[in-house]
Amino acid sequence: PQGTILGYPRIGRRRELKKAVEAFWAGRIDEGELEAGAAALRADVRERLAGLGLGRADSAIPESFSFYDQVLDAAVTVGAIPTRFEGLRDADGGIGLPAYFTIARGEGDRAPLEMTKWFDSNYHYLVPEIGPDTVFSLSSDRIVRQVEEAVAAGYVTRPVVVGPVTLLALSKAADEAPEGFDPLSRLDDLLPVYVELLSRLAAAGAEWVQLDEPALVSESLPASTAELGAAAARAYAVLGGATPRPSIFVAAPYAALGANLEVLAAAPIEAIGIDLVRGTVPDAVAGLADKTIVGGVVDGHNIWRGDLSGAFDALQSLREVGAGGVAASTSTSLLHVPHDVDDESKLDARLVSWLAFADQKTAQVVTLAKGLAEGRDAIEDALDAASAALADRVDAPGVRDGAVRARTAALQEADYTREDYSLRVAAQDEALALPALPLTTIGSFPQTGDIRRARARFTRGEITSDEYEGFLREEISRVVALQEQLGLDVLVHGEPERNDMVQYFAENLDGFEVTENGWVQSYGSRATRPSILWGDVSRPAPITVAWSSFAQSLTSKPVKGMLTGPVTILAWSFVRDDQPLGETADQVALALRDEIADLEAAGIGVIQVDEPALRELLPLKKADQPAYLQWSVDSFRLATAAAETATQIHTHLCYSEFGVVIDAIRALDADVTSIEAARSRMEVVTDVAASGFDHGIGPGVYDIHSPRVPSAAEVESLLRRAVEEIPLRQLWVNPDCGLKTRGYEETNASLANIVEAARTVRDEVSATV
Ligand code: THG
Ligand code: ZN
Repeated sequence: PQGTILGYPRIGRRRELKKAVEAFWAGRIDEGELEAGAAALRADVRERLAGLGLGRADSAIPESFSFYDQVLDAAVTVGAIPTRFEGLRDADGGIGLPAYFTIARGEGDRAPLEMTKWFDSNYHYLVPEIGPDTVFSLSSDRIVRQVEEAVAAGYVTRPVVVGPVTLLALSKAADEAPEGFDPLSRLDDLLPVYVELLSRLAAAGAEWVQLDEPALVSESLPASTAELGAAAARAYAVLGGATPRPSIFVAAPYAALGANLEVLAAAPIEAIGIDLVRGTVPDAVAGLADKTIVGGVVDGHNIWRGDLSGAFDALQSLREVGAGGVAASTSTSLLHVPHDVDDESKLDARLVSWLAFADQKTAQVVTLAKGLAEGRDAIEDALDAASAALADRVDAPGVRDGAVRARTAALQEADYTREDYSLRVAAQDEALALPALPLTTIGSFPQTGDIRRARARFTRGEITSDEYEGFLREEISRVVALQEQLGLDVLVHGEPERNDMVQYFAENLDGFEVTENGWVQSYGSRATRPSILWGDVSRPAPITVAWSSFAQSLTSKPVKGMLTGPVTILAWSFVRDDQPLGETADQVALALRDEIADLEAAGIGVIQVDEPALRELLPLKKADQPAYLQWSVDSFRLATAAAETATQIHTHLCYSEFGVVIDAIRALDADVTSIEAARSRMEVVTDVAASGFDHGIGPGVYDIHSPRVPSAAEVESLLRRAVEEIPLRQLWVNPDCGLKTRGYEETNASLANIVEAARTVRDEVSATV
């Protein structure tokens, strides 16, 4: 085919898969019903993609379904599961659906696979664990059965499987592996299973297979790009030499392939996919004459209709790299975008004309393929229409706001810097008078069924805004009273008014639009609806002030104002692509700066600006990282630097790779930073101590990702370790993250234990000084 997509959203247009999978977990449907629902979803997807113009019988339609995660799929397919799950295999060694979900979600003492971010997307995959003794064997033929299912329905689809190099490069060493063990060292043992899989796929009727190898583009993995290239050379020599097998298409999305293009060009495979949104058309490369080069020219990361004419030009120049054939594709799987713009009834028509979700992007690829086959003239109208939409964006009202631009243009160096930290500490100590090891939470309290129901009823117009706000005030009063009773020192209002920490701000800022059905899978059955940041950002009115000052009116303890930082607002939205991210980030930062001033004026003396996504947007290529860190840190500083000396600015980061971002965290210059640490048993404390970080720090002592209640003794030992390594004056006591996904039962019990532990350790340290 001359046009394809690297993958399609799996959750369903109305999150059918999420609903079915969660119903299965809850025991409301059985395995057969779940399988039937998934098969129906796959049938719908094939039909829709064919309807959009991808060929039914030429392997243009990807077979990219997954019940939970494509990395877990690959690990289970090759039998690479941790020993703690070995007992879940069927009598014949296969790994069935219930076992698959158990590996994803854990059960009792068996911890699930760890989850982490998939390249620079907002998708999270499960991290396989591989040791020297992991036995690789074909343990699930699910993908083979999907090809058969498609054939039976009259389709020849292209199975998509994570490739062997990426599978190992993303794996971590199993618990029992010796120090320094590298999963990539098992490549030669793994390849025979892929060879067997290829033969099974061919027998099932697959003419092509897509092996995803994004690891080959990354500079953020333990293995270097050269090591990954060497592994790919070995892997594809073996897989390319296997018979029988389908034609092999190796896709390398998410960034420029660089020197590893030569590696793939030299391998005995039939097609190579490169990302031409993040990368540029490469110079001519030897070895491509007998291959198809698949140009990823339609952006799989973002929802803009984009420059279709430029995309076609890129494909035309791709003809000069010496490949036997050129095909059009998306830059990445369409997993990262919602299904269909036509499912949005409330978006402004003009905005809609600038957008392309998965279905529209598929149609774009079909158009480009037609152009490749028949020449530019054949698609001139479509190219012109896309160019007109792009031009229409330039002057549309709201895209450029003179007042916003005048304000960013006038920014000076001094606007990014607060008073010296030592002066701030003195002023804040006096204003807040907190005890040693002050106790706080990250911000959100459990989002109960009651809260979600009240919000849904308000959205549907079943209750008035007075009734809804009354409900929220009651909820806040309850949460404040609870925290006073538990004995926390810096309280929060609990955020019952927020559906999501980004969407809530997007709904209250100009320049954003939110969607009705624009769900994007985040991990497993979970999804978010990223907002669309399409225009210049400004704040028409205060957003959080009424809720925070209401909470403050209920207590004499300080209540922490809660904001989401500019980087996280950008990271979790679809952001305009017509100006540098740093410029957009500064606009968001100025809106937050005004919000902080209003919170201060309303008597709020502690304000948290969350940046859980600071690490997430870090570019894959090392050369791009310093510029990113510059604008991201600057935007946070711009948001917070006008705070008064006595106002204590907090921030929160979610992931524990503290070492990676320590310099950035230091540069944020927040007075207090809370970070995840409970899962990694306070190892982060050692990183903090070694770095000489001297501002306030709250290493989380309660893993909120698990329903488990930590005992007071356990928290005490975490705190003693922190106290040993970090000066007492710096230390805060808090959970790892917000409590919104937890229930009240475990929240109350855990917080009570944390308070008890903090009091014990406070007594110990005051006895020793
Ligand atoms: N908000 C947004 N993006 C995010 C997160 C967030 N990206 C990264 C991280 N957090 C992802 N984590 C989650 C955690 C839970 C859910 C989604 C992403 C979740 N979603 C609900 C679901 O799928 O059932 C739907 C939530 C809703 O109704 O809005 O539970 O916190 N923007
Ligand atoms: Zn967090």
